[in-house]
Order: sequence, then structure tokens, then C-alpha cells
Amino acid sequence: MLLGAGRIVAYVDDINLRRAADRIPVVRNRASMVHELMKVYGLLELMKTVPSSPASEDYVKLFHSSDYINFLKAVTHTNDDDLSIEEEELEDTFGLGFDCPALPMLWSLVCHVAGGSMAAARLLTSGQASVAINWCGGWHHAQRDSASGFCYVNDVVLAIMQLRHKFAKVAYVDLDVHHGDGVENAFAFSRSVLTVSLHLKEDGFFPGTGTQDDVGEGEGRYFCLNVPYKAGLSDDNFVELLKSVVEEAVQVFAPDCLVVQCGGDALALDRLGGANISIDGYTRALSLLLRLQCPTMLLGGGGYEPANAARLWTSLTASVLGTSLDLEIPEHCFFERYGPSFDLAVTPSNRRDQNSSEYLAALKSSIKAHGEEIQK
Ligand code: V1S
Ligand code: CA
Ligand code: ZN
Repeated sequence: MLLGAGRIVAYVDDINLRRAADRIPVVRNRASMVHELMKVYGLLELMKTVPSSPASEDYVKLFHSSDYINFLKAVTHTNDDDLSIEEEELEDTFGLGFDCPALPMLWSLVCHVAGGSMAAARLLTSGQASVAINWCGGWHHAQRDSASGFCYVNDVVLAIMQLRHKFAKVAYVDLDVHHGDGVENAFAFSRSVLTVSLHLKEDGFFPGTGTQDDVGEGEGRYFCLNVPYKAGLSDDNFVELLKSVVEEAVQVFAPDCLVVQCGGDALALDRLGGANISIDGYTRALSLLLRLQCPTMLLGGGGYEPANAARLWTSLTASVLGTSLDLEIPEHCFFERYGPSFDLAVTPSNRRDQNSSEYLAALKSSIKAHGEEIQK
């Protein structure tokens, strides 16, 4: 499926950004795998590639609290042996610990990750691109004053804040299997940013928030849309949810700009996932959103089978560029990571979709009210 007819596509391509993203423990080396796969398929020659530079402290401070920033900087400058704070205390205060370990050079990582999505935002606000891609971004759980779920900085919130300088209304759609809680919380009171998250919601599944009754707060009521689903979600049901609830709400909102978090952990057989989506399912989902014909930022996020995340984001890039790719993965430095198939497909497994037609009908009708409320 070719999605991007007539669009200027730009890709944030920076070795230091990739090196920073490669250091995030659960997705170690994933950023390089994604980049190398896009390169060996010849996609880098088909789009504008744009470097990024690390964001400044003042930029990160536009969303994150000074206390949290000072803590991140202090952690960075402390040797492991000197770190007198116990792990539990770290979690209690700023969310560092099990999911977000105190990595060496953490502050530099934060600035590079924020800088990548800042560069993507600039491409859109300057009109240099109509689609801007940063597969090293999408860290949607970080909160104003804490790290959460592998996310130390909320590059998404910061990028949306930049986009708002030029675009009055921004819609954010989060395809990651987890609830985009950090982005939702940041804009919960705003009518200028519509946040939408589709996510798996069952007992014990991280982060545990995002019911369909969670619709935003105060002035921002109904400008937040949550689409919780059950395990095993199929391509057809995923696309149907987007068509019947998300598309309508976003169309009524009529955004000037769109940000899509394309977290790859809703893919079939993801290590931390639980949905059953194929690359074709994601491509169909994105094609629906691109029909809005507004400047669009594409970000990464989850995706814990690095080879599958690379397959997905390479395939989505090709679709946006209007080109098709050989199924057989070309020989390159990460080639052995694509075995045993060595092809580009991620196909659904035969697990049962627990989203019954009754569940989906009830979900749709409870969410439908959004469109009407946004219109008022
Ligand atoms: N599910 C899950 C999961 N797995 C891990 C994990 C795995 C290996 C490690 F070495 C360290 C951690 N953490 C979690 C989740 C966080 C998922 C974050 C998803 C991020 C994203 O894809 O949406 C965006 C990039 N954490 C938990 O489940 C938290 C705990 C609740 C359970 C474990 N205990 C020890 C801590 C708290
Ligand atoms: Ca999501
Ligand atoms: Zn996720």
C-alpha cells in the first residue's frame, strides 16, 4: 500500500541520536537496526535526511520540572559507587529504577532524544516537509517530574509544544500497545491538542490507565480519547476501531497538524505486547490517518522484537514514500538478526482475538459521543 502521494518526506538522521537511543536497555541497538535496514533498502536516497542536535536544558524545561532535570543531571555526574540513593528511593522520587535505570550519561541521552523530535517539529513548522519521521522518538510515558516505562524525557509533548507555535490544533494518535499516559496528562486540560490512544487494557498490563471514560479534564473534556482493547486484537478490528471511532473524532476536530506514535509493540508476538497486528494492519491504520492531508510527524516508541520494529518502520517509511520493497531482506550488517525467515513480513499469529463483536460494539457506542462533544 502506497500512502504518501505528493508529499515531501523528511527523515531525522543523526548518528549521535541513534547512539543515544541504542543505549536504552530494553531496545539496545534497535535504532541502528532500523536505520541500517532503511539504508540497505535504498530509502535514504528517496527522502530529505536532516540531522538533529541535542536539545538545550531550556527546551527540556518547557515541559519537565527543574527538580526532575536537576536530578537527571546529578545522576549523570555521579559514579555508580557514589550513588548513595537506594533503588527504591529512586523510584519513589523521580521514577528511576527497574524500568528506567540510572544510565551513564543519562542527561546527554535525554537531550539527544528530545532533540530528535524537536528537529522533526521544525521540519513541519518551517514547511520544509509535509511528513517528518523520527523513529528514535515516541517516549510517551515520561511525566513532568518523573521517568516511567523506559521513557526519561517526553519528546512527544515537547515536539507538540513546538508544533503549537505554528499549528493551532494538533491531533496526537498513539498506536503503541501501551496507553500514552504522559502525553495525555500533559494536554488533559487543553482543547488545542486532541490526544488519542489505542491500547491493550487488562489487569496488570502497564501502565494500567486509559479507560474509555477517561476523556480529559475541565476545558479539555472530550479532547482526549481512549480506545482500550483486549488481548489478541486482529488487523481488521484494529483498523475498524480506527475507522469508526478515531477517524470521526479526528475529522471533527479538524487538526492543522498530526503526530502519530507508531510504537511497534502491537505487532504479533511482541515480547511485551499482546495484540496481534501485522505490518499490513499498521499500514492500513496509517493510511487512514494520512487521508487527513495535514502535516504529519511519525514517531517510534515501543517494539521489543527489534527486528520486527525495524521491519515495521522501514515498511511504513516505504509506504509513505510511495515505493514498494522486495520481501527478501538484503544482506547488511544486521542481516543475521532477521532469521530464520530473512524476509520483511510480520504476520499475525493464530491466537484468538478476545475482542468480541459485543465488546467492540459497546466500546464504539460509548466513545461515539466524543465527535458530538468536540463539535459543540
Ligand atoms: N510489560 C512489561 C515490562 N517489562 C519490563 C522490563 C523488562 C525487562 C527489563 F530489564 C526491565 C523492565 N518493564 C515493563 C513495564 C513497562 C513497559 C513500558 C512500555 C514502554 C512503551 O512501549 O509504551 C513506550 C516506549 N513495567 C511494568 O510493568 C512495571 C512494574 C510495573 C512491574 C515490574 N516491577 C518490578 C516494577 C514495576
Ligand atoms: Ca497507545
Ligand atoms: Zn509500548
